[in-house]
Amino acid sequence: MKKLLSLIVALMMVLGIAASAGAITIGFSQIGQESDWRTANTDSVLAAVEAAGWEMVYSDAQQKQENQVQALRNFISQGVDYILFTGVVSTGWDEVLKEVNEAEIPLILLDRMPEQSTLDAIDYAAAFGGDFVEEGRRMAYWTANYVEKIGKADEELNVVILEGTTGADAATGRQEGIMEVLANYPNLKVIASQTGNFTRAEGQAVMESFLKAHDKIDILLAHNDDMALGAIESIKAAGKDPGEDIIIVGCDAPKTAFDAIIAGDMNATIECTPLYGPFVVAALEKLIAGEAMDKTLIHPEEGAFDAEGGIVYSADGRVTEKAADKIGERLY
Ligand code: GZL
Repeated sequence: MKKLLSLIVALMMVLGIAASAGAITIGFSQIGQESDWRTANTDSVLAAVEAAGWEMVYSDAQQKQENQVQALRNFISQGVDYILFTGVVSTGWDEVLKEVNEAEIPLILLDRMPEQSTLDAIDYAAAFGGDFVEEGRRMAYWTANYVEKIGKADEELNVVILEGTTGADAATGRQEGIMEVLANYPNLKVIASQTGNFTRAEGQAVMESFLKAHDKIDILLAHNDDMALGAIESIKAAGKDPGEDIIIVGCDAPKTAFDAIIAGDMNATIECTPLYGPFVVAALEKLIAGEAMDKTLIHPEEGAFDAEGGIVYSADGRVTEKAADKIGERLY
């Protein structure tokens, strides 16, 4: 009996090792948990990889580049089969991504992209992320349209901007798009622009400093909704009415932003979908099947949302479908 038992245990161990040896492992170097967007992005990718039956080796870098470099090197030494990567900033990745290439581990770039010189110097199988410049344009165009709609197109209005993480293309891109469009509206004057690092707490603190430094603030453009939601707290604490005294436009479109819009505390949010899971699985399935892929940066379909749009939430609070025909149309 004892012999049979030890035989069964040995057999299970061999099968276990074989199974893990056969299982495809995906290393995912994620930036952190700085925003609702990031959390939803992580949830989407991890759920999709698990549903596909693959093994996930997940690393949360807590918004530190050095942690991401270490995570990528760990993935190489662990011998993962594929790597998913979004860098907290755009620079400083050449050396470690070349090490990934030398280890011949296929690389999929998500969300924030390394700078172009790095993209030109490395191999990667696929790239998927928001069109940040266009998102910035939409923030500014929505604002200009709204200012005209409320009859203030001829007034000089003071604009403050809460920027995302310094050096991240999500921030530099949105800022570029915003400034490109605001150049067409000389009555919309940017009087302050500062990073809030994509977090609610820092958005609240920077907005508080803006309010102390400037008597007249008419418009807040926030590179993400978390900073806008933090700023709303400071605006209320200063005795002003967010969404009325100060027009507030954010970006990302998480449920929390829709709640603020419905409450009248915020005026609009530009969509930047975090739901990358389906793209990641489709790309990995192609790689596993040995299908050729190209390096074209693929942008997801994105819309813009304001109080006039009809909105349907999924069970987990994410926007899953755009209910009204107004939703998703270009607002300019
Ligand atoms: C955009 C993403 C940004 C979000 C923020 O794709 O990189 O990072 O806009 C998040 O909410 O922190």
